[in-house]
Amino acid sequence: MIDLRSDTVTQPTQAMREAMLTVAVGDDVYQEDPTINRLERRAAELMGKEAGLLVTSGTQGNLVALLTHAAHGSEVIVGDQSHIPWWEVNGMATLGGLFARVLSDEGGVLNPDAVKRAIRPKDIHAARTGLVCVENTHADRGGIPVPAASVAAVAAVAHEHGIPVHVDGARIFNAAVALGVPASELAAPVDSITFCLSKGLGAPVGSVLCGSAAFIERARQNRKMLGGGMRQAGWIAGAGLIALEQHVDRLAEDHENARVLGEHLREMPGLRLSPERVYTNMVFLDVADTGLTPQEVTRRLAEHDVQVLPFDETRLRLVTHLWITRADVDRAAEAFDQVVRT
Ligand code: TLP
Repeated sequence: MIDLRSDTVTQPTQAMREAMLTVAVGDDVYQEDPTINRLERRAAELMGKEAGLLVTSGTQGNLVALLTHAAHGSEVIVGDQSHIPWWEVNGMATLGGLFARVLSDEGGVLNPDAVKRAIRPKDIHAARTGLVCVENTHADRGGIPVPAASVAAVAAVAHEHGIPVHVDGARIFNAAVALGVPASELAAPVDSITFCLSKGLGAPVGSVLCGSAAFIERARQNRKMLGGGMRQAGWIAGAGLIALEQHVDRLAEDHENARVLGEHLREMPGLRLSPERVYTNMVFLDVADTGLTPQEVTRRLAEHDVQVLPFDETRLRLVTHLWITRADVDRAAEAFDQVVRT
């Protein structure tokens, strides 16, 4: 199977499997796991923040950040196509009493003037605005890498009003590689960032939340509350450290493979890239003009051993990753060719 549904589907490499068997571990609730401590320090260094916190997933990292920054009952400004309001089971409302104040994130980023207008005034009738969230890369807008200047413009407005900013940087290294800047530059304007060791970096599990030492201390307690105190979990960090050492620069290959895949597909009858460009490792493909539904195209592709994700009423999503080679891309394109011609 050529699995293009997501970059979450990667298998751990041999080096990761060996690290998972051999790294030193300890009770992380007592902060005594040497490998987790090393990973958290390394992650913080890469993000240019004081401290890091290993969490089970991107979803948990975002939720811990939301609960740590924003008071119960406050509003959180988020993008209308971003992961936090769409794909995280509304944990922010269920567990944090937080209200998603949704603004357009067309182009991958919030408009700073719109953010300014959405911040609640000090008024007896008004909720508090507790946090602003940015996503980088912005997945559902096409995997758009958001430049540091755009993040800084939003952060400046929020900070002017004393409101913190969190980045859902599940794929921050894809953004950094695509923009040719260190990830720390993209994280510099904000107060906290979550990034994933799984997905493009290829680790089997884990994400890291980074921020100031005081923020991470409070976040650690919220992680515990959510059941994320993981005890001897250094083997997760062992694989994560390898992901950070070996799999950041190679994300450029995934971007190139996605670009080539997009080029193949846009030539085929009835297929249209939507958005029209491939930015990083994601290809969004509108199949409406084939007369087939995304589900039907997905079913037919599976007969050719290619898996893709039906994304909405007209589109499919295809994501390249560590386990997708250039030859796989060519084979996937051939499968599409057969499906759209029959
Ligand atoms: N995204 C998954 C699905 O949940 C849609 C995927 O296949 O792309 N932020 C962003 C921008 C994400 O894309 C994801 C995962 C997360 C957070 C959550 O990460 P996990 O899956 O580790 O909870």
